[in-house]
Amino acid sequence: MNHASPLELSRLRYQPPLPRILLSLEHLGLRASSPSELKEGCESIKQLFPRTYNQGPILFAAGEPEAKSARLRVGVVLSGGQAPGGHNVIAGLYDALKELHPGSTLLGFRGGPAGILKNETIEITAALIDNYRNLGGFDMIGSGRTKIEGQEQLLASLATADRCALDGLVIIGGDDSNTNAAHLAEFFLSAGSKTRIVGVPKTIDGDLKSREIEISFGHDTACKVYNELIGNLMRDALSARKYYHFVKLMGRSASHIALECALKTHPNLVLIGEEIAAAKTILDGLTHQIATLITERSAAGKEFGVILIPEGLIEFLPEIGSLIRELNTLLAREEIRTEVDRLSHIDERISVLCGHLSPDSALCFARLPYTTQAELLFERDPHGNVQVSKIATEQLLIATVTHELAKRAAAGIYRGSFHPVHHFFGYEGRSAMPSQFDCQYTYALGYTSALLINAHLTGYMATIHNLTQPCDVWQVGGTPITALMQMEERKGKRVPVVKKALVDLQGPAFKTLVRNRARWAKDDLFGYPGPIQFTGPQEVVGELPLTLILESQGAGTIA
Ligand code: FBP
Repeated sequence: MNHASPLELSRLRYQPPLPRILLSLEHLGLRASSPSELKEGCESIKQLFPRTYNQGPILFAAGEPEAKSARLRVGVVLSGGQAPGGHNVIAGLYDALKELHPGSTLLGFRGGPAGILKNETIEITAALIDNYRNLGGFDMIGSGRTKIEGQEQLLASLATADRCALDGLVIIGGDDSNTNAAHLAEFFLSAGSKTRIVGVPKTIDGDLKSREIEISFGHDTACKVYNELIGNLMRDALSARKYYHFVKLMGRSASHIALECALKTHPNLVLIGEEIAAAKTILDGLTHQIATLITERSAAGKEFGVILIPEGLIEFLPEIGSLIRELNTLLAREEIRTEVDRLSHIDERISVLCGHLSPDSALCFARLPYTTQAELLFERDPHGNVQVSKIATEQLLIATVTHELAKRAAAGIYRGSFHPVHHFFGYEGRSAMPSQFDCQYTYALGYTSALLINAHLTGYMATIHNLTQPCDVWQVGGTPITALMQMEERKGKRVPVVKKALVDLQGPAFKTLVRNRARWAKDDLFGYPGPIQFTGPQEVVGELPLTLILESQGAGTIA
């Protein structure tokens, strides 16, 4: 790393502390809980996962000295979108494996799950991992969105695990990747394979959480990066007093990122997709709401403001959500896909698809601006979903609000000047240098996954509890992935999936927003979190996600 910046060099040297319980692996015991409490009412999951279903959560605890660990061969794969801290999971896994037995081997699968199917590996050595400790990105081994779910892929994965003689495989991914991990664990057991499967909760979106998973890694850092940028925009808005910043924030479905950023920066308005869906607010209603905020602020002499928009909003608007679902189903049909692909002009494609849509959806589609119509036809992701990061919802709202304000101006209700500026903060945060919290959390998660494999556990997700306390007292263990699953309809079929956590409208974080947002709309109580800090006072360096704190303590009022 001869071109590394002084900060990178300093981060490479940082040694994340470990929870006290992990300081002496020789004396580590297991405390297992009964599975029954988590499993009620999950008959279908039980039938689909007969070998991995009947397991309970486990915690590592101080115990009698264990027999010396055997030499382990473990594979690791990064799956899906980048999230800060991925390299530290691998570093923690590597260090723990070497501590358990210096002759242990760690293989990285290149380019995500496709690397498992093609058996493309690289041995993770001390020299390699030392170039990536505490740094962002997934570039050490790469990532990808290939799914491992059909019989053919399960068999190919088994062949790779056998050929590599793997004792364990660690899958670092989000809800879909961990669903695949559960399938692999069950399939490997049924085939008599010795390879244990362990998942690690990754996603900046923050939607892989539950009672057992306090937070997914990467969410904290990504929000901190966005918060710095939002705070800077707020300061600029307050200084120039002439621009409205419409900021779209990443987060494929749930609005956790928008909520966390709002709690830290206090925008004039933040849209929460889950609330909009619950209230069945349509695009016209939302446009009115935003135009009214702008009209009222204008009457108070304020022609500026900051509005946060979650990336997933578009699918939560009821009429556009229905339209998207219909389009997804249509575009999944071979004959329609072929017909549409044959046409080179977007207008022709739109008109063909309109012919197949229900009257309501056809009308909704026709009323959208041309660019949004075109964006809704972009290629689907491997799960058949529209790629919301590619839909400029912030620009769509600017267009509809501009139109509404013009109508209000003509009617004499609005006399202001509206100068909108659009932004999309997404990729900027996904590969950032992990915050202190993410560095420590991911390093401990990596360690924990090695211990789960060493304890011969399979179908578990590495979990860490007590995260609002100092890392020293974190509790480490594992949760059976099947305990996080439910049956859902995907592409017209009921299938088992790890449940995606949406923003809880009864939860303390959302209630805190509700308690404060009227003041934020009028009074410009902007927050300026500034850049992530790695040295300095612990209250700055170790600042935790507010959502995590509120969820562990209950709702509060913030300045
Ligand atoms: P994961 O769910 O794989 O963690 O990815 C999340 C995410 O960053 C979303 O926020 C975003 O919509 C999507 O990935 C973008 O995907 P891509 O990397 O394919 O552009």
